[in-house]
Amino acid sequence: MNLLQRSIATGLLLASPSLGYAQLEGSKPDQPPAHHPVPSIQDTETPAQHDARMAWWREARFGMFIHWGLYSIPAGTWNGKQVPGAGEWIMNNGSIPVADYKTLAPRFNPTGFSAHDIVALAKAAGMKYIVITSKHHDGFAMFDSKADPFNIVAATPFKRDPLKELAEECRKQGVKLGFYYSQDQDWTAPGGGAYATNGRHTPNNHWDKAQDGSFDEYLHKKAIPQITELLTNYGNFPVVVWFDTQAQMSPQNAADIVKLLNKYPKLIWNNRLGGGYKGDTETPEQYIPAQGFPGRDWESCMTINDTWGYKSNDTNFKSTETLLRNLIDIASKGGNYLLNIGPDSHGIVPQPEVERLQAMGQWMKVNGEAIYGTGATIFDTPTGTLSATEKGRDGKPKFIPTWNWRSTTKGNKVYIEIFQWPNGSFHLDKTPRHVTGAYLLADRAHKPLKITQNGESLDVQLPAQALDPIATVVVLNTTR
Ligand code: FHN
Repeated sequence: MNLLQRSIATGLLLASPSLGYAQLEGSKPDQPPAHHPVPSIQDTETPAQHDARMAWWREARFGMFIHWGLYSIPAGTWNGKQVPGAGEWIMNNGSIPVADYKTLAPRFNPTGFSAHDIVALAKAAGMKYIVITSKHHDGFAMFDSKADPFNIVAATPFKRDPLKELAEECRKQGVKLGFYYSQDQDWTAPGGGAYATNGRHTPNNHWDKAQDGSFDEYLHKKAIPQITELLTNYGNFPVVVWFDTQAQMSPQNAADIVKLLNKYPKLIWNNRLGGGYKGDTETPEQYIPAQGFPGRDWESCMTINDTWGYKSNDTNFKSTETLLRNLIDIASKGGNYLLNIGPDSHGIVPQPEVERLQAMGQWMKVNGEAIYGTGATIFDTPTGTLSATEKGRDGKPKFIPTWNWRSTTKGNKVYIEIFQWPNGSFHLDKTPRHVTGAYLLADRAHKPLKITQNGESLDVQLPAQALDPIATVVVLNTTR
């Protein structure tokens, strides 16, 4: 059974022909083996210790994903032809030989990169943490690595370490920093993993003999030394390690990395390490699960357009309304939103992404209290319906969200984020708490709104106009 067959057999791999790459279904929680070769922190900590470790992450609710690397140079086009799929998958989708792909490195000189500006943009958006690709599947390290010369300091005229510069800026500006690392797939290192695309099923899905070799050797001579560098060379960072596409990681492979992670007891890491380790967070990708993951921390990661890594022809940017309502919807289900930007080959963030993040930040400045540190809704009002015809990624009836309102909670406050402004009053058939008062969060005076309660039902008298066209927040003071 080759990698692809094994991956599908383990249910970890959903081929996504429309995107031209195999999409790992990060939302299917691994079934951990009866034991782990090396117990992870999740195996040994108490619930109180876990809550303390996750506290800042649950407070944050909103983070910036950054996919940036050599792939931003071709930006979706190779030898004059557009290559389908995400920008960062161009080497795989285009079956580009290793030697040809490596010619990008001496051309990479992103002097437009400003760690200050990117961290300031995250802050302006209301984002509390950043996760950047330190090494994606192409095997190119965006940091100063002594473990492998195919990196931004040793192999490019840029010679700077963007992760070091981001770490310094994040410390200055009070933003947390995490690193994404592709521990399994590595398309330029001998023995590195590769997912199949374009119907290619070669041994290990490689398309160039230069990729062949021992996975164990790759893991122990490149991946684990680089993860060690990432954990030791950036001061108090990373606070998050974001693993990805773990298809061929055995329990022992994963345990060899867990040994490292265990040295950093505050570190948060996701459910994509592999080897049966479930990590701290579920990672639904490009969608929002209908009910979230009750009892688990989870983070929905999404692009602003359709690609993670920069593609010059991808201008399908989501509206600020969609992005903000996604954030609210995710928070109302107890999750975090990790929203991606894809800097170009000069290190510049595409202007449409800058504009949307700044607009989100304007809303967050006024209404962030309804998002940061909140818990999921206390109402069982459905937030959508199941399609009678369409299927979701999991093959079940697709969940179609309705965008009337959502709700988040924090202590005795219940926040109602209203998308469709009602005439006259906002009505709830069943309020599980006693409501003692209500006001509009964006009204600085917090002028009381007239409320009427009959048993469990509640009506809140509203002004004729919403205070915000995307979402106006009504705050209910309650007793439990
Ligand atoms: O293959 C990667 C993809 O390029 C991107 O990094 C996403 C982000 O979550 N993760 C994998 C696909 O699931």
